[in-house]
Amino acid sequence: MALAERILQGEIRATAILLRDIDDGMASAVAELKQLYPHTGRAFILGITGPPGAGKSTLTDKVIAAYRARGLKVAVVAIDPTSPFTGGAILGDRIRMNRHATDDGVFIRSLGTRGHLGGLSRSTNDIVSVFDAAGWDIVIVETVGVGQDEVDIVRVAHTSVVVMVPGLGDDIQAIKAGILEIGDLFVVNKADRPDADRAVRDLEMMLEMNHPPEGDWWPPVLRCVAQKGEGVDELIEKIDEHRTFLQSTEQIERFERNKSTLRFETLLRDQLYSRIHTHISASGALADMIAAISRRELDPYSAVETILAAHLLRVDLPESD
Ligand SMILES: Nc1nc2c(ncn2[C@@H]2O[C@H](COP(=O)(O)OP(=O)(O)O)[C@@H](O)[C@H]2O)c(=O)[nH]1
Ligand SMILES: [Mg+2]
Repeated sequence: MALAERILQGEIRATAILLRDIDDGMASAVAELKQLYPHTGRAFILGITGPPGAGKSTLTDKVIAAYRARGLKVAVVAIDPTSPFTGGAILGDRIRMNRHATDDGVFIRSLGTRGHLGGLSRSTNDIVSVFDAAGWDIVIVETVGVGQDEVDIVRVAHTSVVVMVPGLGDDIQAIKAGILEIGDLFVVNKADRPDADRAVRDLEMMLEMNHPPEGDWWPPVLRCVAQKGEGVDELIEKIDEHRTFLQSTEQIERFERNKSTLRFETLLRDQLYSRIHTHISASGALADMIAAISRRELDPYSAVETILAAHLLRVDLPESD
């Protein structure tokens, strides 16, 4: 039986195999993903993002417990691009969520940035789709919100929680505006620290400037002490509220459209680039052109135009290979 069929029947081992194939960039994984796609769209996808050390994993652990208490199955994709080599932070993620390790209603998948063909956001999308099709009720994506790839990751979540900590002070200005825009909910974690009030005020002030249009969701700012589980019930309540808001038809349609656009365009860009790049590397055209550009015998604009003209024709005629 195909892997996809076994996954749809709820076989956890089949899911683990496909996730590994995705990691390894196996071509066969795409065939399975194609079969799974029609079965996606049922899971609720929750993004948890914020700077390293903010307490995302600690909070995720508590959120998992809250959903488990409701009888929901929870899958987690924990991404830490800040430590691609040591795996240190990933180990930390695992330790903080370790008490769920023996619960077969919880599946935790850690991802570094290494070896993710086609980019981290695409791997994440693929993994989330597998969990979704496999019938997991909630899929949590924990990620550090830094680069564009990271912001793209959170855009596929129905609800995005941005976790901050007190004491960022002026640094808060440095936090990418992109992060403020993607947050549906903001959490000032480590509210056991003395300057939590100020952090909440600063955040609210910055959000005021982002004034959402009439009828849109207004992102609330919550306080949590993740370590002690304080504020977690309120967080879950707000997540539910946002989910309900999103499900008011027009919002969910807009969300699905944006997400589909992002997925299609990311894939198109990746595939076009990688196919053309593979081809011109192998043929030697890439090296020749770079040499000519370096010698000023060729300009890079004309070089790209030539390559595109040649390859777009090939795309139009896929059988001519
Ligand atoms: N004081 C305090 N420390 C916390 C709280 N939540 C998490 N921490 C600690 O902050 C550190 C980083 O937590 P972690 O969940 O790994 O952060 P992540 O990098 O955002 O996933 C750990 O040592 C946690 O125990 C909190 O509410 N208060
Ligand atoms: Mg973490």
